[in-house]
Amino acid sequence: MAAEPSRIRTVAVAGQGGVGKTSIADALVFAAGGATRLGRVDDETSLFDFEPEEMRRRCSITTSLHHFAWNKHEVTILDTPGQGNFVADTHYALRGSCGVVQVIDASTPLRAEASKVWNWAGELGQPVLFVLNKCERPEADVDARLEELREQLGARPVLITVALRAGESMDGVVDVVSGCGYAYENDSGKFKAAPVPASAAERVVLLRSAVTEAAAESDDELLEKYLEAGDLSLDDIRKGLRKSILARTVQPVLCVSASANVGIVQLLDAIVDLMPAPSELPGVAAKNEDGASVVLAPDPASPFAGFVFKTIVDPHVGHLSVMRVVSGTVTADTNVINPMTRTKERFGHLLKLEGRKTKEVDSATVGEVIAVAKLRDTHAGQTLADAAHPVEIEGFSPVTPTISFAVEARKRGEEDKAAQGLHKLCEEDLALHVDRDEETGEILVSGSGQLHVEVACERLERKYSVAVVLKAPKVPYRETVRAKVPAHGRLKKQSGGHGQFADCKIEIEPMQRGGGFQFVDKIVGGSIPRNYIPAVEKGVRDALKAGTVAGYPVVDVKVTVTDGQYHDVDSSEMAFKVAGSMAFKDGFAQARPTLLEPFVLIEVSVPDECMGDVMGDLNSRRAKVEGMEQRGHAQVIRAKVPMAEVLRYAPDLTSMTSGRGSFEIAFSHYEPVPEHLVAKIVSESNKNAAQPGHG
Ligand SMILES: Nc1nc2c(ncn2[C@@H]2O[C@H](COP(=O)(O)OP(=O)(O)O)[C@@H](O)[C@H]2O)c(=O)[nH]1
Ligand SMILES: [Mg+2]
Repeated sequence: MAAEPSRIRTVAVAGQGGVGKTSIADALVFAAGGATRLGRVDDETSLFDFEPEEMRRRCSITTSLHHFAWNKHEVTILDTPGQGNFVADTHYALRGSCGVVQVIDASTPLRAEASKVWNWAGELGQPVLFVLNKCERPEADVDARLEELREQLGARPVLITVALRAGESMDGVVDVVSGCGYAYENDSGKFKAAPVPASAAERVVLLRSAVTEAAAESDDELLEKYLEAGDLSLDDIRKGLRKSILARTVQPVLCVSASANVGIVQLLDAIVDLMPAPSELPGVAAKNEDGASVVLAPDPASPFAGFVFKTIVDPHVGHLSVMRVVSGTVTADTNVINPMTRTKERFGHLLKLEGRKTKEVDSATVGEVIAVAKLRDTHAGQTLADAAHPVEIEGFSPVTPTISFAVEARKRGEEDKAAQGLHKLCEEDLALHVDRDEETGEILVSGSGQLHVEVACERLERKYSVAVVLKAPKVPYRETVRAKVPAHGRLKKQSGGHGQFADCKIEIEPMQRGGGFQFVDKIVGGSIPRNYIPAVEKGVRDALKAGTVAGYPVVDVKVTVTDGQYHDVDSSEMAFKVAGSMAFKDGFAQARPTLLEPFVLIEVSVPDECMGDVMGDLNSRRAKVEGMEQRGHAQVIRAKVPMAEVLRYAPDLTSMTSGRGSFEIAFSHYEPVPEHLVAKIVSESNKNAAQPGHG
């Protein structure tokens, strides 16, 4: 039997990289009895970071899930990546959760990335619970972190557990509302009631009134009670707090230490007591068959609708589509429809994910996450629905890559195998893109950063047994013209029987940036017969694929065909195609050709004291700074900068800021390369083209 929706909790654990999300997720599963041993990231025994690429780097790369029962509730945990190269997955995975457990490292200042998870939760209307982790560290500073949460995120954090012995070791916690202390035994996760020391007692009283106030504000009746009696019952506090949290006006905060395994049981209780049941959340917006907006009620009795937020591809098992049940209840062996691809799909077994393993269940209802195998034509970001009610939930917005590498199969002849494997990886990883480079025929892999692309190549080797080498990152330069010129192409060949003849005159001129290519036919009087004009255009388009400056595609040009000659017997489409191509190549060189380079929009967050260095460095990279803004203790610099200058920005920023800076990049526009740099780019691309393996 599917669980009662009021007893379902599905939460995503999210936050910056390295704050201890995975450690907390493991500790939660262990505390609830869902594992017999406490999995640890550092020992490579985590239930969540089980992929070799994750274990090797001690870094979550993709979202993984586990579920367990706690206090008669069915809890599902989504452990998401925090590292900038992999957070696209986190953004998507949040579509699977009903609330966000945002983890903060209590021992270091909040970084600008924290606002990312916070904003995503806001967009999705999901309540947030903060966990301050690493509280056993001497540098842990709870008050400073709360201040940053208020200032930088505009959050309203309210402490509901604190360390039992503040300022000393983290060997227990106090539940602020009940005032009960709990002392933990070493790192077993076991605890017993303990008196609250005088050093903490006073603070706990103050904190309790803050919680009570936050609870009272949630509704008039409670507020009245509070104003009259000066206090609220435990039940009323819990009720009011839930309401404020659901309305996102308040965020509870718990202090824990995942590595000491302290405070985790209180966190479990808080997830069950304070995070929303799916049935308490507003319905999910969708479109029906006629394109009209509808709201899918989180009601187990409604027609089924599920949103697929993840695909897992296993070379042996095949595809697993992971979805959140948005509406209705589903049982094994059900037929549904994918309205986007208009495919009828059949669910065989319903599976719940347990780390790398799965468990079969009979049915699933609102708010639960299930996986089904071997769907015919369904991808992450799509909806599956009751065939009689084919609704569609808005899909994912695409992630634009910020870096591209050419890759080469290590073994000759394995290029196709590599390309196929990479395409399969793209099904699981929506931030990864694979293309062929038109100029060189090379495989191009693009992603959210160098690390992202490197990890993709490692996975390719492990899952599909084909090794590739990453070559230098590629800047997608383009070529264009700066002058209007006439040009002429003439093919005249006499070979044996009849010959080949075509003659065309064209004009080449620049277009505005982003104009692409335009072809205009101005032939009058049939100097080139109508049926040969498309051949001329085809020839020109072929020539555009590689300009003569450095072999990059030509863009932003207009070509007008003005005149020509033909021969009754010797002219052919083929001949006019060649003539068109010849004309363009001839004219291109005269039309003051040059290179265009891509610019990216970069947003760099740095601590105040590193501002000068980072700014100076950006200037030396030809950046055009557009603005600066203070966000908490960090400065955020926005600039447009040539992509070529920031291909390897990450390690440089790390060293300038001792690891406290972060940045984001998105494609912006193309601009001409400054004259003095053209020669260098040309000679480098000639060098590359001369290397073996380039077409
Ligand atoms: N000192 C300390 N280290 C912790 C704690 N929790 C996790 N870590 C360590 O922090 C590192 C990153 O942990 P992980 O769970 O992978 O972080 P994630 O990137 O947020 O998932 C690992 O080396 C953990 O052992 C904690 O409570 N205290
Ligand atoms: Mg992790």
